[in-house]
Amino acid sequence: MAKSALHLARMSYQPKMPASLRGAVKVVEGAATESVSDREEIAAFFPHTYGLPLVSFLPGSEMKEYPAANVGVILSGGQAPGGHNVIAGLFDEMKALNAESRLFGFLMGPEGLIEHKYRELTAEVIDEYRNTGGFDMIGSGRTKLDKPEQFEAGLEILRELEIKALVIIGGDDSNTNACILAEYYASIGAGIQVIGCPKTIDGDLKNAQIEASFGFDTAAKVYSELIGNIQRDCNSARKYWHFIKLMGRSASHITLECALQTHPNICIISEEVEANNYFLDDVVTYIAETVVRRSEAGMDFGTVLIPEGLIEFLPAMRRLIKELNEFLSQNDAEFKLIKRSAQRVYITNKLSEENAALYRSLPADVAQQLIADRDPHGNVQVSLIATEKLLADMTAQKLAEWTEEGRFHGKFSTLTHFFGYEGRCAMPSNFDADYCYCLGRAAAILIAAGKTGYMASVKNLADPISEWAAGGVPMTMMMNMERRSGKEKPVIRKALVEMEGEPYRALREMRREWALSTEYVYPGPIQFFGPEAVSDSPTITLQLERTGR
Ligand code: FBP
Repeated sequence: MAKSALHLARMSYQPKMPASLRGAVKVVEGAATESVSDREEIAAFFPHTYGLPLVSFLPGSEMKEYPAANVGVILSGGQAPGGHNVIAGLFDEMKALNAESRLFGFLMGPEGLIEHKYRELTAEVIDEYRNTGGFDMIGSGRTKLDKPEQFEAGLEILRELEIKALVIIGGDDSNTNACILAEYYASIGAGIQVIGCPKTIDGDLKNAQIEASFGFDTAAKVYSELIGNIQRDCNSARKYWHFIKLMGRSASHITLECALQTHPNICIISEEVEANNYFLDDVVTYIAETVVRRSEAGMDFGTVLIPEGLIEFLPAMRRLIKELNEFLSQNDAEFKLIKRSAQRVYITNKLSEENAALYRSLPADVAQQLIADRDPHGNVQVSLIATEKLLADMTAQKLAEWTEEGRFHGKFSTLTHFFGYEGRCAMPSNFDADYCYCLGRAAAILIAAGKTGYMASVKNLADPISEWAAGGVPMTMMMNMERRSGKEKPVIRKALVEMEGEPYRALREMRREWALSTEYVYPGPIQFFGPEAVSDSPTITLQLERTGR
């Protein structure tokens, strides 16, 4: 692979680690744990993996001998910067514990395990990918790994390759399934351990034990750089309103973090919209009122940040999507026979009166997206819905009415953007490079300690790396029961933006001032070298959540 000068320089970057992950490690077990709620139900689902103790690693006094062990690794779901470093950390620790150990990567996500597609990850392969973005070392995929026949198909190849442990690097759904797999293999005495790793740029796999999912730091910094550049353009040209949608399938953590980094004029937070039971028109009115106030102050330009998942957090939209999901899952065969041009009318006739009226009122492209193919988990693919365009168009419509009524006298020209895929495979920031490498090393130590059903963890992430504390968290500890596809199921609880949390509180305090300001912040590109305050700082979200500062 041809390499840029920066790529070459990054290949020799040595991720930093706390003392507890360097050299001999002592594995310390805490007290038994409980799930976050629904304890009886979760315990019944996971008789072999429920209630395990928290595990922490301390610096040890002597290097122990470990038998050689073959390990498999899977990257699951959307790309997130740092995934290759999890694998590099896993590989390095496995080799440090026993140089004869071997690592196999299953290709294109969980499907590689089921279909027996893999490659051995030797030192030569690993070295090519150290500190790089993307998941292209082994690829990723969204196949759901949740059926006993898939577990059995996987077992065949695991046995053939004499693999004793599998590391699944994924988000909340993939880790929930990793835990189900751990339980299944434990229940049949397969002798295969399963360890999870917290990945997702969305930042919604976090809780009292897992402080952040990897990839969030880099992705939010890449988007913030782009937003800052747009804001500087805004201040220079003074003629456009930029509507910027940001990835984050459900939670608005990325949008919130980017707002804290760049100080936009308007920032919509889905969780706030839901908490206040807002309609689409309320959101549009809020934007239009800010446009008017800025215009009156001589500023016919500005920025609006919009979270990707917004549409599903508008209570009326949520009711519509729920009905659409149910209808489409029950009538899939019949629906597939309807010509695309006739689908909108067909669906409108099948909906309840309230939902039909809302569906009829939507612009054609949004209406079409809402009935397009679902992802493997049955969700609407929100990244394909042009919410930024919807809001820009609806605001323009409202302002046109207000112009006629004499309430608005300015100009309103819009440009729309969607930042998502631009950041998911970026070269990981120092934070993500270090964090991921430590997670990989922690996963290898958990395997050597014979653990299964655990997620690798690194805590104290807002402190200097010397203070980071690595260990493992039983995955059942993060679970609750939720309704999925019409059934109550145990799942790892997703973390949404908390209305009482420090990051949201900081936004709420500042946004009135930002609305009428031109004092944007321009964060600039991620820095890999130079003063630590520039190159190694964690996100504002992490700092506010962990230290309140
Ligand atoms: P994960 O939760 O699997 O990490 O993926 C998150 C995400 O990046 C979302 O932000 C986005 O909505 C989605 O993936 C897009 O999915 P796809 O890659 O299938 O287009």
